[in-house]
Amino acid sequence: MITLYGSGPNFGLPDASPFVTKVETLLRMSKLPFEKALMSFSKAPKGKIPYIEDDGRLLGDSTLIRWHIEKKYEIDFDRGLTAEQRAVAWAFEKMAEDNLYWASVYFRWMVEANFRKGPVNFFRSVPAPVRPVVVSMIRRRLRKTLHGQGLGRHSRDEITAIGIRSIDAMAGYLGEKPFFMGNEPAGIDATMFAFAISAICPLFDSDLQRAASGHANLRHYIGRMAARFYPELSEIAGCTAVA
Ligand SMILES: N[C@@H](CCC(=O)N[C@@H](CS)C(=O)NCC(=O)O)C(=O)O
Repeated sequence: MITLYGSGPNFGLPDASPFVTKVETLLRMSKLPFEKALMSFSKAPKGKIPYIEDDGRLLGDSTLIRWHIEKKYEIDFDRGLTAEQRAVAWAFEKMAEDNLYWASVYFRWMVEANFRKGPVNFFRSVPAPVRPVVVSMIRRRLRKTLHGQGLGRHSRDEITAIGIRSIDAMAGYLGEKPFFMGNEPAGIDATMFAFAISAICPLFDSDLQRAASGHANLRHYIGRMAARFYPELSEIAGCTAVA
């Protein structure tokens, strides 16, 4: 049995982390039995979430986990796709994970009103007297990471413009197709779904959120993915599940 470690459902999303949701969606697509558990960063092989335990082996990183599942359980999440489609899928996934993700991090963690509505709650278990120190230390570290990644060097308007370009690209490529690559879901849908719900999450106020939710096809896609892979939820990120 595979155990998926994440931070748990939060913000109206299956998990606060889109990378965890990506893996959870892949596992749901695979139909393999799995359970979810709360993570501990000290046990995470890469110091990040998600990580999984499979037959006593811990494995981190959503892409490496995907490859592990594909190899060990002989599943090709991209079956039926051409080499060109696989290339496009990889490029879109990395756009979401390595660029759009950081815009979402900025809006969640660096915009004070959003931070107070969301991430601040991660620190509830920290004893009250030291909490402000821990919170500002973690936020300072994240600001440095954003600076190192590059997006953090930009103004809010510039980050918004770059993030919106990614959202528009996702919506533009999806078009009127039911799933990202056509009539059936592929591996890329786990990633697009996870990062689309992260951007569209109505809890966090930003022009990026408004741009994402302005794409009706993206909202309907989220609803379709939710209906197919999260049938126990009637809605995700404010998008109603519809088959
Ligand atoms: N490349 C990793 C990225 C995972 C990642 O960035 N996870 C974030 C949560 S969304 C995390 O654990 N951050 C903690 C940290 O960087 O210390 C993957 O695909 O799994």
